[in-house]
Amino acid sequence: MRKKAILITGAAGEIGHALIEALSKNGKTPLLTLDLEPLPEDVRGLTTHWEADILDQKLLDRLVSEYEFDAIYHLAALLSTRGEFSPGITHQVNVNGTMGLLRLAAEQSEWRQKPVQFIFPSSIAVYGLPDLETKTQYARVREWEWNYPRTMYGANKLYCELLGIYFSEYYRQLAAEQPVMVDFRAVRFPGLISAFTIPSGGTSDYGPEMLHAAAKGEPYACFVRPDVRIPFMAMPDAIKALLNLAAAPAEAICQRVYNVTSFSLSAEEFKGWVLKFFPDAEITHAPDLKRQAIVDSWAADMDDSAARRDWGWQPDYDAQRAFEEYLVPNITKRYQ
Ligand code: AKB
Repeated sequence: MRKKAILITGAAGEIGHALIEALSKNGKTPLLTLDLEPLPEDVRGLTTHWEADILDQKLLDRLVSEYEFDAIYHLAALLSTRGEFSPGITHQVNVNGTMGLLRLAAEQSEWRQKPVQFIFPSSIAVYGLPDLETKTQYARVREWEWNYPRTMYGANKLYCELLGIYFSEYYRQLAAEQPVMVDFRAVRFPGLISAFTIPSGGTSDYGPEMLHAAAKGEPYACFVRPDVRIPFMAMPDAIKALLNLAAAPAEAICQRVYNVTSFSLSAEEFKGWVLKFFPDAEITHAPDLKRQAIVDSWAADMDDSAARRDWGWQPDYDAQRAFEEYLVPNITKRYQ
């Protein structure tokens, strides 16, 4: 008999850490986690962890033979800055990795005659606004607007959304009988901020880096101009979005990809919040013009009204509450 499990890929990353905690608290189904890296110590006891590569076909075959997955949270990805240094491997991990897992989910959906749920964190990086004037004009983008990403990561996320839709709606469309399909659902996240982990390889990283540096008492040179604006979200809200989307009844889901967001801040406003709690922080601006151009192409804010309407999305943390109740107390404790 195959063992029932929820699979989390990329589990040692920022979202994985918080998701393991939440899923192990909420559910009865055991967790199986995959990552090239070991898990952080504090979540090791909560899951069966395999240090493995999602591109390894033998691994995927072994997973299918040993496990029956109710849900797959596919978090593994190389992010937007890192991806620009090695576009080939980024494409392999982000696209081929997702394709392999979608095929696994499709096979298992057929075997068990019940859809495997496939939860996919997509990103604001799927947007690509051509210039600052357009960014100001289209301040809150809808899901279908400005889907012209400039990074390998953004292009990969956009294409993987389409792959997910294909496996949920059109897979084997010419067969005599339609198979049971994968239940693919995606959220497009803004820049995420965790109190417990420092991001690496992303381009929205200047926000969390600024905050963690201030808490450590280290100077920080922000790599974008003060006026650069994108939306952000505190990690507990990101986990809430993934879990609420997964829990939404199929009839409520009118689209497979949803924007979710919390608060939009310029780098200057982000700095203002950091200085409010760490008044001695030394924060300067030393724009890296190339990374800044990537952030400039991302939307100033995202319209998440479809998520609010269909599955009751509502963030718990605005900027004030995020800094005051989640980020500052936990980060301060961490570096004490
Ligand atoms: C990145 O900066 O690449 C990520 C993202 C916005 O998806 N944090």
